Amino acid sequence: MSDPKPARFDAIVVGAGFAGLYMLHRLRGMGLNAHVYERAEGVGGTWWWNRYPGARCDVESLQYSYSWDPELERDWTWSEKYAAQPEIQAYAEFVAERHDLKRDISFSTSVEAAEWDDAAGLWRVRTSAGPAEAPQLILATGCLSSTSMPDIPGREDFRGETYHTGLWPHEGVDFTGKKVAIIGTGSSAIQAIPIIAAQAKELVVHQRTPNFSIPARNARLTDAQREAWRARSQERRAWARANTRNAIVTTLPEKPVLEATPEEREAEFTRRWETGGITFSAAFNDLALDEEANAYAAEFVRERIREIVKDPETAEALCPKDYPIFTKRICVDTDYFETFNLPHVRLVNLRETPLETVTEAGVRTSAGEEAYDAIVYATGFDAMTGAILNIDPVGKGGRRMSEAWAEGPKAYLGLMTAGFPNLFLITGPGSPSVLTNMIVSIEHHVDMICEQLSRMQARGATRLEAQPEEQEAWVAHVNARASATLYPRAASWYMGANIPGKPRVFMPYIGQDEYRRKVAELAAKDWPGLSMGKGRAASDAAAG
Ligand code: FAD
Ligand code: N01
Repeated sequence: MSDPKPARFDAIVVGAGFAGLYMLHRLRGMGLNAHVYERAEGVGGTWWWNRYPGARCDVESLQYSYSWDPELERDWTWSEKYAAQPEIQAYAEFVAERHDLKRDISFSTSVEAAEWDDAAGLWRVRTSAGPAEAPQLILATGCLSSTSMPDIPGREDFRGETYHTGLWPHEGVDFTGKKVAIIGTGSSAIQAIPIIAAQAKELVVHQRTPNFSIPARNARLTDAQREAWRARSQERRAWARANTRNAIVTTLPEKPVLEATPEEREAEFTRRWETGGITFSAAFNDLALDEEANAYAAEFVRERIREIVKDPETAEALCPKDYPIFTKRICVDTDYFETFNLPHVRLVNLRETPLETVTEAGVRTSAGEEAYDAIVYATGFDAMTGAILNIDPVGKGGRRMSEAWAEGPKAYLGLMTAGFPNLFLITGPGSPSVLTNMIVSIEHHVDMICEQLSRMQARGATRLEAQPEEQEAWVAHVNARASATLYPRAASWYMGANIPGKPRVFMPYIGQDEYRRKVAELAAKDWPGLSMGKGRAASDAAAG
């Protein structure tokens, strides 16, 4: 039997999260025959998969939503300041229906491999449903979509129920009457723990590294709040894009904490703590830059933890002390620290009693074995590169992305990698992505990709490729920006530190406002780092 004939498109998009959905809409608008492959059964990406109890956004919903269609904003009603997963997933569904996107999406279909055919000027893609090909391949595969299961001996032996927060069963889980172990204390765990605790007979939290967390102060939104946002949303979003590092509307810090009096310091930290949410980090403008400044913010949060948690030993174990605050994505919680005051919730400090094995019955630490009905792994993701390297695209000369990125990911503007023509990344490493309100960064990258495709169309070009020298300079610039801050001091997933063997490189670009300025300058110079071509290699046949 001969191989089935490949499905042929102008552009293939992988992933139907917020990035893939907007990309498809824009490609259609350009008159291109685009198709999306998505391994899930529906749209939403992150919000399709992360259905663990308590999952919700940490950027206010009014802002954590698309800006490209004012009618979406007019017709969608967010119920809470921070919407929960079902509502965000329903929003993705609403957008897909409104713009009739699903007819060009193949669900339950994984992209398994992709290879550039230089002679044909095509990406040849292998999907779980058969082959496909297109001159343009766009990876909207997500920065936090490749779940990471820790390599704990005996994990497969456990006879009880096993869950990962990022692969939560759609039918939900009933923990009533059960003794539950949770492993990990990152953002996912911090959201899930209070809700699981409300149900379970007993909950034991296994913590290796404590995390800083700020109360969300979540609340129902009123009509007046929604209307006030709608009236000025375009203007306020534009302001945040132009003036903030993370594209989140907030009041900007007025001064460095090192110039504040003790009273001013306390008042501003308290005001931000009472307001709640991640803009606590914007209290002063030197918090991520200076160790002494950072220590004030860190101590303020530790003091709050000590106030909330009644058992002093547990409180001290929950206080992060060995990395600066804000150098990992700050967590946002509802009653996380309060949960440790409940009689049936206990903390196991894995720094003191390391986790040794998972057994048939439960978990063994150096203090002994404990039996559980269920183990929840809240152990995170192979972030930023995982989903791309799962496909491991093969570029020019048969070179794999995993080879090109052996020392850490290299992508010009976080958008394209040299040696991989016509392959675009949305919020790839080297772009602001995970340090921002991601929907804003997604929209920026989708728009940038469309600009490149329009330039190619206008000049009759068939290839676009990042230039190696410009790419090296960009990667050096990304690293230099990180090195000027405290960020590299934490063993974070931003650094690849959560995955054994992953190169330790700070992956995102710090400052989406500065990134936008750089991109605008490059656009004004007609994109010197991206070369266009018509024939074989882009560099052989530059078309302007
Ligand atoms: P995703 O939503 O991850 O979508 C990628 C899609 O690609 C997935 O559906 C996946 O199944 C699919 N895919 C991947 N590989 C393949 C393949 N080989 N074949 C087929 N399909 C594939 N960001 C914020 O800014 N604010 C927040 O409040 C926020 N909250 C978050 C909460 C959680 C629990 C998590 C995990 C992340 C959160 N994020 C948040 C980050 C979030 O990932 C982004 O905001 C955004 O949803 C990413 O959209 P995306 O389309 O780029 O990627
Ligand atoms: O994952 P994480 P996450 N033994 O990597 C621990 C976004 N998000 O899913 O720090 C024991 O942060 C690990 O310990 P350590 C957000 O961007 C947002 O929680 O490596 N423990 C850590 O405690 C976030 O940053 C929201 O010592 C092990 C935990 O598992 C990102 O997604 C909600 C271990 C993993 O934490 C990822 O968050 C959820 C082992 N072998 C997610 N291996 C919002 O609030 C790992 N751990 C919007």
